[in-house]
Amino acid sequence: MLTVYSEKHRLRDAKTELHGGTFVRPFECPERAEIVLARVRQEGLGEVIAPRDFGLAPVLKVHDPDFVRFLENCWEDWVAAGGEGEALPNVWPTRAMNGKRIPRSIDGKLGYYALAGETSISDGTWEAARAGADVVLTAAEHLLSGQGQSAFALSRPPGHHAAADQYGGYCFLNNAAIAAQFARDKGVERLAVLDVDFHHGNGTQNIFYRRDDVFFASLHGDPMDAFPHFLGHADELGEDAGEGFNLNFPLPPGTDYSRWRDALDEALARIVAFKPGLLVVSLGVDTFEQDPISFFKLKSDDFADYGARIGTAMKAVSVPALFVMEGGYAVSEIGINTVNVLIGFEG
Ligand code: SP5
Ligand code: ZN
Repeated sequence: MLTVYSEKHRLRDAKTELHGGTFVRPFECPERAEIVLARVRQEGLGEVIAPRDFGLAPVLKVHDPDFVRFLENCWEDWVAAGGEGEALPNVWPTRAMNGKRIPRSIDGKLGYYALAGETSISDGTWEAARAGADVVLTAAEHLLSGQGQSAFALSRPPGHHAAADQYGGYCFLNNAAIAAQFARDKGVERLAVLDVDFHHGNGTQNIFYRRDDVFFASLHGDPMDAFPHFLGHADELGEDAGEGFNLNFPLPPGTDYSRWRDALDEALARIVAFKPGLLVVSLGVDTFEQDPISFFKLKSDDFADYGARIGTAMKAVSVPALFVMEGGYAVSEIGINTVNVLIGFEG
């Protein structure tokens, strides 16, 4: 399996995350990608290539231009406004306010465009996020040219929490959605996104919620208990043309592999019935039992088993799979768990 990787992910190296009422070094740190890359090489998964530059056009097919400009200029604007630490929001257009007008000040803009408050914006964040989009686009292009049944986009920072005009949950650009939209524009008529990250892929769901050409399925910690808290319930089925094309499996604290696997099998059956031309897998390995911020109980061997289940289901119907790196914060095991999925898929 081809892996696409860019060293530019290292530019996303924030110093602060708001966690438990204190600032900690972010869980989403550069070592994550380095450890996954080392494991890809150690296991001989296949060739590793750098991305090509796609420019912003495919990003703007998914994200709002004002939001993209905000991300591009945020750090500079924050510093110019006297920010000493990293850029963080501290006020939001919540239910009791009117969120329609975009403020002029950087403090107002941060609140307008942030969907969560843990994620600092720092110098280099935009460059890393942009390179991450090029990583998934390069992997998607490779699959679309008919080379192979699978590819791995080792992108960082992750993407699935980012909506068309919102960042947060460590995510800035929605890499999985950008790849899916790119594939649509290159002639793939129907696509499925399977999100196996511990957290609900609220950004991806929101981007495709009214569409019947992209089927979204997600297995995740019940939002009643887990981030992002405000999306990911079982009764969110899609709207308008998209009704029936969104599928959530919110799962309770302590969920072990047998329960998780039953949900996966159900999701895979629905995906196969949808007859997609391509599967995008939002691959977060924060379902691991030792993940520091999550509450599922998967073991390292379980990742290989579920990779094989995805592989068996997709190969039976000749659907290629694009794996896109999302979360996973048990850093010392992130390489083993991630590459176990990919090796399991290959069979
Ligand atoms: C891509 C991805 O996995 N993003 C995750 C973002 C999670 N952000 C906030 C998590 C808050 C977790 N609080 C857990 C407390 C555990 N004791
Ligand atoms: Zn996650």
